[in-house]
Amino acid sequence: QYTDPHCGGKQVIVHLFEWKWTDIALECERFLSKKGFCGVQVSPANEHVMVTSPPRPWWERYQPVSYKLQSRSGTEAEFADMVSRCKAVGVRIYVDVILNHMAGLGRNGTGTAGSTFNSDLFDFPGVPYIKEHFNEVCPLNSYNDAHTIKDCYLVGLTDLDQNISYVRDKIAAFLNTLIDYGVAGFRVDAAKHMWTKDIAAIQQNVKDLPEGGRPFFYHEVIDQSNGPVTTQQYTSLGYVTEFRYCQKIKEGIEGFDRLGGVVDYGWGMTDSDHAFVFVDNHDNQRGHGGGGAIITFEKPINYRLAVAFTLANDYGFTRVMSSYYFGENSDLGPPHDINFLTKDVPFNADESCGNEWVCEHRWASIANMVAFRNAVVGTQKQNYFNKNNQIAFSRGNKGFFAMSRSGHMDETLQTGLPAGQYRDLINGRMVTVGSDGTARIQIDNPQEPVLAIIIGSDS
Ligand code: ARE
Ligand code: CA
Repeated sequence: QYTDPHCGGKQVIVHLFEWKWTDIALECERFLSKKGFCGVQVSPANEHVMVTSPPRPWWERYQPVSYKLQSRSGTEAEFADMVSRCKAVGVRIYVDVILNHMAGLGRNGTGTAGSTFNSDLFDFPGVPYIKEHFNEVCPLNSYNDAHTIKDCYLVGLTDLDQNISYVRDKIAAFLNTLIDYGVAGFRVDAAKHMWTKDIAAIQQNVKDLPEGGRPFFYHEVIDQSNGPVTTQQYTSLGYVTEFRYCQKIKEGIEGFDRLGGVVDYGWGMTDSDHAFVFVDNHDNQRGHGGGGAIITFEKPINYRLAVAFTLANDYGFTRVMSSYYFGENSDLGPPHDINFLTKDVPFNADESCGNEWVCEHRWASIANMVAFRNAVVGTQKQNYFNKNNQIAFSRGNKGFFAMSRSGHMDETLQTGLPAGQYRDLINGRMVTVGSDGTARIQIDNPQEPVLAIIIGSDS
């Protein structure tokens, strides 16, 4: 239930954080479809507050004003165009939806679609919501008690009561509108702060996709095995974010000996069929929600190793992050002009982006591993090799992966593959697999220190 992303068996989503709808449509056509991406997580599509102090931070989009589809990323018409153009090239859209709350206490004015609102009066006429649709005001000042976590006000955000059928209906109608446009699923923001019975009731009110099947759901639940709300409480509702993996992969990349234990069920990590897995996300890369010990684009070699390993491995459903540079300013919104209009994302000849967009998802060790993960789905990890800060393993008889911290490697290893010639997906070198399944595995590129071959990659 709710675990099929509806993208023809493909395995990797990219979060194009704060991109405009017009750019996402282009990226689907010019890049994502060619690399085999399943889909895109887009920033919240509905009307939100416009914060002036600090000036237009990225996080203003997590304060909804209504469910009208006009946001910092574009208009409703541009949204519709993006969804259908991406779908036409086999790339699905997953919308980040904020169902837990509306704007923060103390805020009022006009949202991005022109609706007025006043949080202190609990007045959101663009929906409409009024006071009776919200929980009583209380501060979320303890993470030890489920009632406080779910019914109090996360950082002062006006907390909706999803036990009320009117609220459930408004939320379901919002999701159904998105489904009518052709989206394939949802990232549910702050799911940790809603009761699973309420989310279940909302999901039951959501329609099937036009092509059939239940929409894909993945729920944002930060569970570091230190509180009463666990990821396992949400697995009946779809996939659940696995933040413990972010810490585990950092430790593993800093000491390759630990990569074998990066999935730690003893620590409570979510089962593979429900774990939504990523190296970093838009919060923890800048020290928000669950920040701290995280690998990000700021250490590009370690980051490539971390994402490549994650995509080669057999755990969970994976999301790749795509960021913009923000320096020391964790509030900074997306690259923008003097009027705070979001800048275009270029497509340079070398596939880099520019305009202060990082575009990790276009880096060779990340982008070209998408095809690997798609090719090896359903196979076992075998022939695990770990020596001198080099890791390698096969995935059934479908693929073989290797990476080296130093950027150099020269080992003869068992690949598990049929004899033949294979082309490395990352650096293009030919690999010859002998009749006994072994091959000389060479890496010689400190910038992209990864090698991956799959069945069918011969030429
Ligand atoms: C902003 C201002 C606040 C202000 C508020 C209301 O920063 O000072 O009080 O507005 O006016 C994002 C930003 C917030 C921002 C918010 C609204 O990160 O800074 O607040 O947007 O604009 C918890 C939740 C988890 C949540 C993280 C951030 O459990 O759901 O906090 N993550 C999602 C999104 C965020 C977003 C929101 C939710 C809100 O991904 O981008 O916030 O929609 C432990 C706990 C975790 C806890 C974590 C951090 O690890 O186990 O549960 O995460 O600490 O507190
Ligand atoms: Ca709540």
